[in-house]
Amino acid sequence: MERTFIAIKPDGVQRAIVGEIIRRFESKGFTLVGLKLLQVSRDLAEQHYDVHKERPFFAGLVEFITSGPVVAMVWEGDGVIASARKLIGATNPLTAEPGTIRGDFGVSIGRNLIHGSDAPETAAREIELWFKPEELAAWQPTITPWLYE
Ligand code: IDP
Ligand code: MG
Repeated sequence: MERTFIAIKPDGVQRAIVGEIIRRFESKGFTLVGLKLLQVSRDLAEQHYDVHKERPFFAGLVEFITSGPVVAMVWEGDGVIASARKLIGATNPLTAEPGTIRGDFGVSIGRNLIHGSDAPETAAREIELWFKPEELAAWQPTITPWLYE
């Protein structure tokens, strides 16, 4: 089964929508296999956003992601990487579709609430970066036959 890395950024935690975000992933039919709230170190933030290190917003992004607690998660399911990106919505919350997390709860690109891996390679890299193997639980929900034929 495919896995993806999802992080609720400090604004999502402060806005008190952690439960709402988890509810959306659960309701969709994805399986939570890793979950923790942590204060992100500068080193972890810089590694996570390494691909953006030459961008003008990089310093502010690292500053923001380390400014308060983040909820880090791993979700599992068929096609979860692309589907999670759809649940999250476009990078800029102002243009993100209503019904998406960013579209429903945000108004600016620097406060877009949530991160989701964008491809299988980045998902694998980010899960390994944020979680130790023993922090992930493989389990089979009893509702699986009602989600997959
Ligand atoms: P994504 O989170 O939708 O995958 P990316 O392009 O990977 O978007 O950018 C990573 C993060 O960097 C965004 O979620 C957002 O927080 C921040 N970011 C991207 N572009 C800008 C910008 O133009 N100004 C400020 N922050 C930005
Ligand atoms: Mg990205």
